[in-house]
Amino acid sequence: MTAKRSYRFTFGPWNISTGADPFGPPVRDEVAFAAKIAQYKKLGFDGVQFHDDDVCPFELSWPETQKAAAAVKKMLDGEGLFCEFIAPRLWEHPNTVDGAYTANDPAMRKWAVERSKRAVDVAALMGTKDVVLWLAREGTYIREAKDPVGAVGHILDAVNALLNHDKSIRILGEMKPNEPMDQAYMPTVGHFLALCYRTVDPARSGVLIESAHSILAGIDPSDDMACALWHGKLWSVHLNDQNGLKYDQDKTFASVDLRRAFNTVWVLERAGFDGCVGLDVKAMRTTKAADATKHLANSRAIFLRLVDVVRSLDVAKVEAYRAARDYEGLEMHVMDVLMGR
Ligand code: GLO
Ligand code: MG
Repeated sequence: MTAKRSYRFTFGPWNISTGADPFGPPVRDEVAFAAKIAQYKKLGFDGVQFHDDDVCPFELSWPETQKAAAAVKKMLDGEGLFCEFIAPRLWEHPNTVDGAYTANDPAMRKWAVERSKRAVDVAALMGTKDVVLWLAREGTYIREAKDPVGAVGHILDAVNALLNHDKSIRILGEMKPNEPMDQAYMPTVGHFLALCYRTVDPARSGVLIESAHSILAGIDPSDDMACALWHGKLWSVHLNDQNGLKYDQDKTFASVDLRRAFNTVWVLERAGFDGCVGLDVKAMRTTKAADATKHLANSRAIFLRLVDVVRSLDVAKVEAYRAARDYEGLEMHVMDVLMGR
């Protein structure tokens, strides 16, 4: 086991939400940006994840962007927080209705790359080298709509354009198999890992893995993370939980499947994962305004409890079960540990 170390926790401002869903309006008032930032330290968090337009509107001129980013940076500094990453929000603008990097219209593809370059510049202003690409609309509702072979090349071209735009940044692909699209072109971590090795700089190309996204792809998150860890390309995680194959639920970490979460923590801890522990979790719509951050504090607390459990495991005992191929015994041992015995 690796030496004991502490984890850095992050989340995005979108994780404190109004509870609106596709079928109903907000049920909690929007919390002002500054008020959200003021919550982080109280909740035990160290850093903030941002979309580009969480920092300032994309439409601002460059001098206005510099000014706005400096103000947000000052706010973070004042709280003792850091910016973990910037993610271009490529899924809300009218220009991305047909996708961003894979839109059929070359002018729209170009716009998406230009907007992403601006996000890279915002990352520099915010003092981070990490740029996350959640490829929300890179896919189709019907297979015949686009050229699926060409789409892979378009995504590679976009990633290369960003890596060339600023030679100090890292690109972290955040893959998800569906939602909002019926089928995504890069549905799994493995798809993006393969792409990483074809970029202009594989050493600056890696992944952020979200538990719910792996589960939606039918993959155990701990195995997905283990694979990326072996490649030295797991640079961040979005931990949460997911109850089966339905819409992306972003439930509190470990709240559905404690053993699956235990395995996630086991893999991260034993491999010496040193990225941030991001919690991409959503409060239930029924949550009252006063409790709108409980899911974040709870997810963090559960993660730390599981770290304790993993650290308390008797490694020699686990190895003895493995050596004896006594997986029934090993399973009962794990269940005992999880049930507090
Ligand atoms: C949605 C994604 C989304 C991203 C965020 C940062 O399913 O998980 O929340 O994590 O936009 O890239
Ligand atoms: Mg996410």
